[in-house]
Amino acid sequence: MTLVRNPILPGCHPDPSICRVDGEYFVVTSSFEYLPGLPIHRSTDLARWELIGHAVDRPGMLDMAGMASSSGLYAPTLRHHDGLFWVICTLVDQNDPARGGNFVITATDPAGPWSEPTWLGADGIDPSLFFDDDGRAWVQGTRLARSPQWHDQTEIWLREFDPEARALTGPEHVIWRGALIGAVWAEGPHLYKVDGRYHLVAAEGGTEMHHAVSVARADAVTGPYVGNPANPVLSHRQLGRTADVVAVGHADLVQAADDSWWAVLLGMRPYGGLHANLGRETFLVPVEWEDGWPVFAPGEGRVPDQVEVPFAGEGRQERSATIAPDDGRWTSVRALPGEVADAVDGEWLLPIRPEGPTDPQPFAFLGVRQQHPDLDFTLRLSGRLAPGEETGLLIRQSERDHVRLAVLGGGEADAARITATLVRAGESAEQGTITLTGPLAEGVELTCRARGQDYELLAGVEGSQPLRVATVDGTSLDSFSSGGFLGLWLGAYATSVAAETDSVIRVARVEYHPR
Ligand code: 6LW
Repeated sequence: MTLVRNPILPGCHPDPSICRVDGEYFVVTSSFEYLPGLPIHRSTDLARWELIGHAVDRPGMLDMAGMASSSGLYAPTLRHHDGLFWVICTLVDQNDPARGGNFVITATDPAGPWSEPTWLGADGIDPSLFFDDDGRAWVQGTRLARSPQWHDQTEIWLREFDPEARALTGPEHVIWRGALIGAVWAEGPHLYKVDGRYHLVAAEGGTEMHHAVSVARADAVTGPYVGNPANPVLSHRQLGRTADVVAVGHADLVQAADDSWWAVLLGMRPYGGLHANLGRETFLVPVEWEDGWPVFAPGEGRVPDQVEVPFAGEGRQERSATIAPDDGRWTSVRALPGEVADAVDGEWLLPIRPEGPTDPQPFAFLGVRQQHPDLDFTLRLSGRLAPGEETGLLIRQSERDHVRLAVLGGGEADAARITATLVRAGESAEQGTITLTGPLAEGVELTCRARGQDYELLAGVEGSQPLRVATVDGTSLDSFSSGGFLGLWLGAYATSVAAETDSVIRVARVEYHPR
């Protein structure tokens, strides 16, 4: 028996979906505008999770150029059927509903390669796939209700799916609008057949403070679905803002090899007030069936800090502090790391681009998720900067909300100007500036020391103590403040601010130390 600590996937890993194949569990999560997209984690015991790949990891699979932050890949579902892994997901452009849509991809190995997307021609978000044991398959999804009677509410639709043709067939059935009176955002549906009955697990209340899990069941897959009188069966909405974990919902069930049941779901851990800089994370909850209904966290009714998993092994997954270019954690924005940079001799070469952190475009950025409230993140940047060019460390929520610790081009050869800027709702505010002297040709080492909501930013050169540039308040960066869907990313960026350039930045010695 081992106690598994929640969250099982810290940092921005929302909308988890899980499936089991023999003794292995696989979880996929949303990734929005970051690529590679749809990270896939594997575990043999629900305790130790390893990132094995991404379902969207090739140039040209999806086009995200021009999509504003918090667009991109939403709420995927992962299933295994007849020797194939299936991911069904939505590409969303928040500003252009005509772009993207629902698609399926498949793989024989969840680490990839995954197929090219097949577009389903269905609108809405949060699609799920259900393979019935009678040989038929069904897609459930979420969209705004069409009838004026349900104005501003969502509904869960169901249509048959032909896996051979990879196409929706037959009529649409609206099967659920949420359990609560006037429920908003019934979404994230998943169907299961247990003891011959169809069970629908869905989120409602919106993905923040009122988020909740509800269940309904039916004798036929098309309904009618009757809600559990105990709905919502799991929520932290009643715990208020001071709870350790808030915004709990969007669950997916899995039955373990020993027949026990579990759910993965998302939640947020605020700190320094109602601010969740790590975003929506993936948690594990035990499930038991009573009177034909799933009971989440039985006897407790809330997401536990630690979960007893009888078959879990000992020891925690250790991750190296050094993040080399071949590390699976690297992402870029609206482009793959390999499309904006080249890995050479254990370092990244990052060509400067005209686009920068404030543009809704791919730009010269390489970053990883912030997964701990307290951490030291360091990188070394070298290369010649022309006047007007800059490179630096970026703490990113979006193009409108981020922090830049920038080395500015165009100064004296033996002195570098370093400046810290907080961008909040699109408005820039300088937080501090220093001038650094010393062996600059060797590169500048930039450090972010996050201690809760204080992000201390430092710059230094080889052989001397780093200097503090500023300590920035991080409370405007999280999704509660900024309105986005994501947690924060930390990384290296470079921009020539609209000018064409041949400059290249070398990014080396990237380290992430949880404290
Ligand atoms: C996800 C949906 C949601 O698709 O957030 O508010 C979306 N609800 O379930 C992005 O994670």
